[in-house]
Amino acid sequence: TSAASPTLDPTPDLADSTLVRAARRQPVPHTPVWFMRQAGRSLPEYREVRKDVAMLTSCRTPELVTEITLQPVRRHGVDAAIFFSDIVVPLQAVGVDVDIVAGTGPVIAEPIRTRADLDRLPELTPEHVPDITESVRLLTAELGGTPLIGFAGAPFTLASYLVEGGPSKNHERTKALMHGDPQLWSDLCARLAQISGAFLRVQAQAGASAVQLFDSWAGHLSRADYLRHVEPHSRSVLEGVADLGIPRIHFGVGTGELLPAMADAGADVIGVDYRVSLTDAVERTGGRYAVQGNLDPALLFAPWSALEARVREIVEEGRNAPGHIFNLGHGVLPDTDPTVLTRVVELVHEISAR
Ligand code: 1CP
Repeated sequence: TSAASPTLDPTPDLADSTLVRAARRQPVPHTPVWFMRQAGRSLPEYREVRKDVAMLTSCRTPELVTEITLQPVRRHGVDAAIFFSDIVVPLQAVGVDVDIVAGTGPVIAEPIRTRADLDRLPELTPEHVPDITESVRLLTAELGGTPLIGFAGAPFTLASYLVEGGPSKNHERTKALMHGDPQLWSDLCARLAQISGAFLRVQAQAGASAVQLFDSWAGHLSRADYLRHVEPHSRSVLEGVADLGIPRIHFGVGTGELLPAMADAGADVIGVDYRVSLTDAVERTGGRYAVQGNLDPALLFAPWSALEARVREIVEEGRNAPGHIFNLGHGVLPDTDPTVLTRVVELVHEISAR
């Protein structure tokens, strides 16, 4: 990136990518599109590569991370890659005994419920994750002009797995800790904020062009509980990476009531699930943020005419947003026909071209 040999320098300026421009609320030639969980079980080439490899092993093997991350970029022509990893990878890296069980999700051998448990959870340093640095470097070299989105789990969503010991429907132990021992809760979330922030920083410093903070389960909280017990910690993650100068996306599911708080926590882009229209999301966040979303992943199973109509509506709503990144409201479902995803990318590009 020197001015001396511009013709010899193939490094594209990712600040000019549609993803980064839309996130910064700058004009774009077409609406950028990517899909949460675009890498994964909907792709036969993914199932092939993962056949004999455990999920977390694949996440810690740079050649596999690179291949799996690139698969949906090659196949669908999406405008961004999302780093193939999982929100529990940084926890495993600092020594938490965690496994990702097929059909279940992350399972924690020794849940964190006491002060002594928390004392055994170290902070994350770059030395814990040299493989992540290597994966991001390999990837960004391969990706060329396509930006890479790094990500981490937000403190509440990570805490839920750690406290419950695995996936949870009601988050009862998590909420019991939050309300029963607010000081321990706050200290746990502060530690998780450090881990998430450091994990994002490693990815950004190795070449990621944007970061997304996944607070997938925040929608299970009241606004009051979110503001008091969760937002300060998510804010600390997002504000802690502000100096990197790359866009920050903040996403959760069922967060209609929380959108203003989640946006103001330090995001450039607010993720919107399908329960709230983009128009309402823009209004609720004061027209100050770009929006990302919000096709219902189940609609990918509907007849094309119905799906096409809905995609057109979302793109139209996005035109009136300060910036719009087309995505689903949540991750691609495993049984999705991947050819439909490719068609959606083509349609979004075609109808949004300006
Ligand atoms: O064997 C497999 O294929 C396991 C399925 C799988 C995959 C493909 C899991 C287990 N994680 C992942 C990858 C993953 N996880 C990605 C990158 C892939 C991409 O987007 O293309 C990302 C961004 C995540 C992040 C993640 N993991 C979140 C936040 C995003 C979201 O979906 O809300 C969460 C909540 C997890 C936990 C997790 N990991 C895996 C599962 C099945 C779950 C959810 C379990 C539950 O319901 O609580």
